[in-house]
Order: sequence, then structure tokens, then C-alpha cells
Amino acid sequence: MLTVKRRDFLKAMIISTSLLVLGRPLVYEYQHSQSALTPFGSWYVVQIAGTPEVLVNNYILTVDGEVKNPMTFTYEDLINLPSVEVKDTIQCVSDPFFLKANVVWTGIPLKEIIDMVKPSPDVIKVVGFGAEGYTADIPIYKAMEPDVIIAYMADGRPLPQVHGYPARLAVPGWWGYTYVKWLVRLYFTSKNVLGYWESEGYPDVAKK
Ligand SMILES: Nc1nc2c(c(=O)[nH]1)N[C@H]1C(S)=C(S)[C@@H](COP(=O)(O)O)O[C@H]1N2
Ligand SMILES: [Mo]
Repeated sequence: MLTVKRRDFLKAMIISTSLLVLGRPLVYEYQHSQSALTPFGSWYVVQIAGTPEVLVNNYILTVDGEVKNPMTFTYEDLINLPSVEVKDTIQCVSDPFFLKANVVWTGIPLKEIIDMVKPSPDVIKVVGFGAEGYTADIPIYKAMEPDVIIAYMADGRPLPQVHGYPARLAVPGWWGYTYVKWLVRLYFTSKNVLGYWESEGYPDVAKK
């Protein structure tokens, strides 16, 4: 089934070709290597509140907590870091059959950021904050996996606003609630902090 518009398909081809020429990104494939991408228009939306408008010119990602080098990143900083592509299925824990989408993410491995900020050896978790106050926690061992990324593109295009523009987490293999949209802060902690859904009793190790 051809679900990607021809123009977008060509654009994706051009982008992936040029990325290959420039930097040979790692491409991780998950679950749906045989199936088509979900068109933007039919990608599900799940969120605790309205869609915040995050202005890209004011956007700052703060990385702090129990780290040696707290840092901040602008959108430009992020898109200039080495990126990878990850083919993934994002899926809500409440999925009856349609709350999932096949997406190719482009973004920066969280591990790269972790290497820069140098968390204390006691750190067990990183907590992601959305611009509207949403949180999700990820154990540090999961955050270190090379395909866990700060995504700023979906299918070769900037993230749609409702899907987390300008940047969100993508945590392949884990439930959608770990994929914090409108990501504005990453907080490293030695405490057993629980995020929004984790504190409601959803699995803290959110493996699908
Ligand atoms: N900031 C923020 N991120 C969030 C949420 C939210 O409410 N706020 N909901 C989570 C849940 S429960 C899911 S399933 C996915 C859905 O992502 P999507 O709307 O892009 O499909 O976003 C996750 N990230
Ligand atoms: Mo969800």
C-alpha cells in the first residue's frame, strides 16, 4: 500500500541520499521494516493538555541535575549535532488497535548529550519535561542505548507541532508515554523520580 505521497517520498529519498553522502547516518529499524510509514494526517495524537506553541527562536533545551557540566541547547545547536535516523513504531500504552504510527525519526542520540554533561555515577534516571509540564522518566541504562534520541524530524520533515515541535524524545521499544513532546528539559537524578504516567502506576520500565 503506497501511503506516502509521491512528492514526500521523493523528498525523503533526496534527504536520505544526501545524508548518506554527507555523514552515513546509522539507521536502526524496528518492527515495521516491511510496512509503510504512517502519513502525518493519520498519525494519532495523545496528550494530557492542549498543544503548546513553542517558538523555535526562543527554544532552549536545559540539561541539568546531578551532572558535572549542565548545558543548554538552542534548536540550532541541536540540529548541528551529529544525527541518526531511527525507524520506529510509536505506540500508546492504551492502544486498542489504532494508537500507533510508523515513523522514521531524525535526531541526536541521548547518549551524546549524556557524554557531554557527564552525570554523576549515582544517577539512575533522566526525567524529560514537556513545555506544558508533562514529565516522563527513563532509567539511565535505557537512555544510554544508541537508538534513544532527541528527535527533531519525522519522515525527513520538521516535527508537526502537535507531535512535539521542535524536539521530542523517541524511545524505541518502549511505550509512547516516554516519548516526551515539546522537550524543554532533561533532568538527571539519583532519586527514583516517577514521571506523569509512571506515577499513575504505568510501568516504570515501559518496555512494550
Ligand atoms: N509533552 C508531552 N509529551 C507526551 C505526552 C503529553 O501529554 N505531553 N503524551 C505521551 C503519550 S501518552 C503518548 S502515547 C505520545 C503520543 O505521541 P503523539 O501524539 O505524537 O502520537 O506522546 C507522549 N508524550
Ligand atoms: Mo500514551
